[in-house]
Amino acid sequence: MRDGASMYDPDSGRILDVLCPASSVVPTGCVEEVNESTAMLCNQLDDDCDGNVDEGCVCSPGDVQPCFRGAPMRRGVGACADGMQRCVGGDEFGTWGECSGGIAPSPEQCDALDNDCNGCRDEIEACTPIGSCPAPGDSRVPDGVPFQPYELRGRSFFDSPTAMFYWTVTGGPCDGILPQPSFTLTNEASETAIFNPKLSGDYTVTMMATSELGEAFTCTFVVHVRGPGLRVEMCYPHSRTQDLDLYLSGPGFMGPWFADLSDRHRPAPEVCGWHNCSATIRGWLPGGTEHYSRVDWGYAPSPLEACLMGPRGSQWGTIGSCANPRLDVDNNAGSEGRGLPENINIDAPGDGDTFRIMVLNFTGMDENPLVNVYCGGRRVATYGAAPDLVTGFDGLSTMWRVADVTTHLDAEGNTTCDVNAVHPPGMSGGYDITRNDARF
Ligand SMILES: [Ca+2]
Ligand SMILES: [Ca+2]
Ligand SMILES: [Ca+2]
Ligand SMILES: [Ca+2]
Repeated sequence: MRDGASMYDPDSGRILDVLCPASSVVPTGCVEEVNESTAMLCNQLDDDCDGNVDEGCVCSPGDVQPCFRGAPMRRGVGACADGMQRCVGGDEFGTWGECSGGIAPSPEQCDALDNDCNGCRDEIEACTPIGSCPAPGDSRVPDGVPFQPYELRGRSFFDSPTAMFYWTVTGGPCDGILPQPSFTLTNEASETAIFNPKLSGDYTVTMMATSELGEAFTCTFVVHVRGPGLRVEMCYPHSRTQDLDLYLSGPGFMGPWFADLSDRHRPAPEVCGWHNCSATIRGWLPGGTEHYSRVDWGYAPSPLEACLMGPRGSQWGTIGSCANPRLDVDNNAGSEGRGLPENINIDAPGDGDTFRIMVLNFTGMDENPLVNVYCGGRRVATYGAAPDLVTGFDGLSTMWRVADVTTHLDAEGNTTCDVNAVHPPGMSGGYDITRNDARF
């Protein structure tokens, strides 16, 4: 108890979000919260407050976990939100890399939000907020859906007369290597901006506003963009000028991926790719008179809303539903796909089904592809991001067997996954890259 305000609830073990008198300001540093006995716990927290999360913990390279960039007891309090960290290292075992994204504790602002995540809102002398910034879970910041426009409404956070607004958005790993961000942001200097994400993941949004009196007001928050089920995304730096293809194999398939890799236009009919998995079937069977059949792994199609807003929405509309699996974007299929990630989705994968991810170098120039795996709306693995770039991925018909994903359903019916990187035969680490070898 400090100044009559309950700071800590022993029943829940959490600090409570309350309005506190300014005199109840508590230190925001880590020092008084270090618990030496927990310094090495592998718990997604920076237990010893040295700025590194789960240092010294063993992990599988490519795995992604939530992490918190602040003192442990501030996690989940006030404005604070988890970021993500990736396991880095080229061998069997890696170490957790930098925790990035999310919202860490920051100096208290007068904004109706507990910025330093100490359980008190706006513990600043003479604070009367001119706006109201959202905490995680705020109904003004609902989850987004890939390919569906998302309105960022400045007036719901700041309603001062004749204010000026400016919005910025920061995306995920693909946005750092693509020729342009995967998302679009329009009307970014207006009170309502339109954010259109093409990929799942966490986006950090900042609104900067100025009142007619010249008072500045800023909010930073995370928008979660969630696609259901399993989503696999592949991006690469030169996606305007060369062609890599993403493939996913279905349950029980053991390959090969091609009958003859000298004909890269004819992948196996059982695997999902540009040839048989997009809204319009483009692949021709040998002989060139008949298209492939749409790939069928026994999954029911999703209602049309699941893909109607995507780049091939009108074509799915003709079909009347969204196939599972489906390839949303074939980045060689036309101008709307150039420079974008390819992605393959299964909205409701089965419990215990296993899928293998593969990337083929179609045009043959050296490239460093990156693959993200999302399950139930959460990023669970990223392969090929610096410093663990995919190298030697050059030459026609070079194949990268990325990972095996086994999907599970939790008690609420949400998809969770086990993701295991594929390594060269007999190896316990490294990327499985071959040229002119179509084996599974
Ligand atoms: Ca630490
Ligand atoms: Ca830890
Ligand atoms: Ca506070
Ligand atoms: Ca505040």
